Amino acid sequence: MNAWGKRDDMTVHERDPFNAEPPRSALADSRLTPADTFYSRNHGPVPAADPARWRLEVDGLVDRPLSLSLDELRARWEPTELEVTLQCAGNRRTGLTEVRDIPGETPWGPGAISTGRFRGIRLADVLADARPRPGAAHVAFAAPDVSPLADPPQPYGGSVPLAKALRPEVLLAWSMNGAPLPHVHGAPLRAVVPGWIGARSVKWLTRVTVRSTPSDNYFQAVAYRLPPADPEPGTAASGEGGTPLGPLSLNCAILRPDDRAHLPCGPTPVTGYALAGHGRTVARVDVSGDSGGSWQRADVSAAAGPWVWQHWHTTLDLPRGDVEIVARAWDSAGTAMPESPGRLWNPKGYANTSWPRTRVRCR
Ligand SMILES: Nc1nc2c(c(=O)[nH]1)N[C@H]1C(S)=C(S)[C@@H](COP(=O)(O)O)O[C@H]1N2
Ligand SMILES: [Mo]
Repeated sequence: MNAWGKRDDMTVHERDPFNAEPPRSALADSRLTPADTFYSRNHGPVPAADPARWRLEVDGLVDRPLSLSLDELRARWEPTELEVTLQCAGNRRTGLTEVRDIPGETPWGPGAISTGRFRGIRLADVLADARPRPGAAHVAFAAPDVSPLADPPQPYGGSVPLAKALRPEVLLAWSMNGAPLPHVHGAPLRAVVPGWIGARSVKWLTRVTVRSTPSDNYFQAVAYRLPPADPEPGTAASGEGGTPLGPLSLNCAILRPDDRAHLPCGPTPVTGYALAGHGRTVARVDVSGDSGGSWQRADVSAAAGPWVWQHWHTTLDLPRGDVEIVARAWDSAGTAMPESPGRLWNPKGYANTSWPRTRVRCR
């Protein structure tokens, strides 16, 4: 076992803050990602746990502010369970760094994504009891982990619009995959915002604040914003002019065979995941064994819900020599993935949703 109960073959990008992703093939075996395989994304030290003293405060533009212990919170509202795929905005960043270097950002492969079955309460139920006032438009989440990466250093936070916060899929969760939420994943309580970048699913949640404006936390106001295509020099780092990232778009990755693998030629199983976003499902995945010259349709697993990835499988007859496997997906609204990472390149390396490519050597 690695740090934080992770499997030994995790790629640990950083020990502190702890940032690690599983080997891509480990994500191919099951829809739910086991806790020891689940990616881990942190911006500061994992805060010390003190569940007995922990409380959740609900405040801001509300008529009835709340302060609850974990037991009070669990007793007060009806618990619910939902399968959710969490994906970091930096997932597949290495596909963008191949186009042009992205210094200072974690070089995530296709493993900054995982799926859990989360149990908790609906944020909408909590907000209904707190009674948002007129003018309420955003819901901010605050946590105690202080990030030295922020300017100035500050605790991690973020927000979602009230309209998303009120949707039935947005949870405050204390359990994952039928077990207590692991400490590194936000125990005692984390926000789970399905269909949105992982950054908004704030861990170690201590405060929910109803506001008229988005959170002014660094990770909402500066980081996790998509800079405009041709930003003014120097503005990318300040977040200025950028669009805050929220909803995820259709994405796809190849999990098997491994990138740079040496394999026997001939019929070869090829497997990956696709995630639709926007509450849609994945309608189709095509796979090519000749860099996109010809395509064949993969079998796509049925959607377990609108917020969950779908695995796909096919068998390609690979020729001898260097081979590039490519995949492309469509969602249920007919949206296709952009082909080129060059068109998507941005200085922070977010949201690489271009066609995934895997190079293998067949003998
Ligand atoms: N308190 C806190 N919450 C956080 C973060 C963090 O650093 N601190 N990282 C965010 C980001 S960017 C992602 S992608 C997800 C990752 O969740 P995981 O570590 O449980 O996989 O948590 C989000 N919530
Ligand atoms: Mo993230």
